Amino acid sequence: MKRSLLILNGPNLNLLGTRQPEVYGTTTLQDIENLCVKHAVALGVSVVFRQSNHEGELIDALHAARGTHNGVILNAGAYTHTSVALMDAIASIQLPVVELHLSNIHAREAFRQKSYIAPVAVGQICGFGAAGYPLAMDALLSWLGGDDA
Ligand code: CA2
Repeated sequence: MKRSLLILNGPNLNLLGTRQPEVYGTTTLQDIENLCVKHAVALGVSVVFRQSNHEGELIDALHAARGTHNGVILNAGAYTHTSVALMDAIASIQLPVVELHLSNIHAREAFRQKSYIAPVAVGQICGFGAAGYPLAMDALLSWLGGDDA
């Protein structure tokens, strides 16, 4: 059976490519979704790509991922640095979650260097812009291992 990955994007990422191009580049979230779908076809996996500006919706999506997807790639945006609720949700779903960021959060403001996601994620990819998304898909499939990897 084909593996299925959920790619979940948090607050303000819907604005990508439209504001602050000096920080986040000119690639839109739709461009990133297209990149992920193309990569999923090449890898022979299914992918569901979502974005929400609401913490509770992100938590609901994580809960619903259990039994539906084999793993999650999460760019939680600014909730990365604030949300114990997202951390608890990840810890509760028993699914591998790869933490993803477009920017290198460790090279930015001190408040961005704290991640509540990192301790409950299987790993983190940051600083590679949109290219981080296919990299995270490869990493998650490698982590899952087995014949379907
Ligand atoms: O680097 C990342 O991917 C971040 O998750 C992006 C978040 C930021 O709060 C994290 O610290 C790192 C911000 C996403 C906001 O994206 C915008 C895009 C265009 C215009 C304004 C915000």
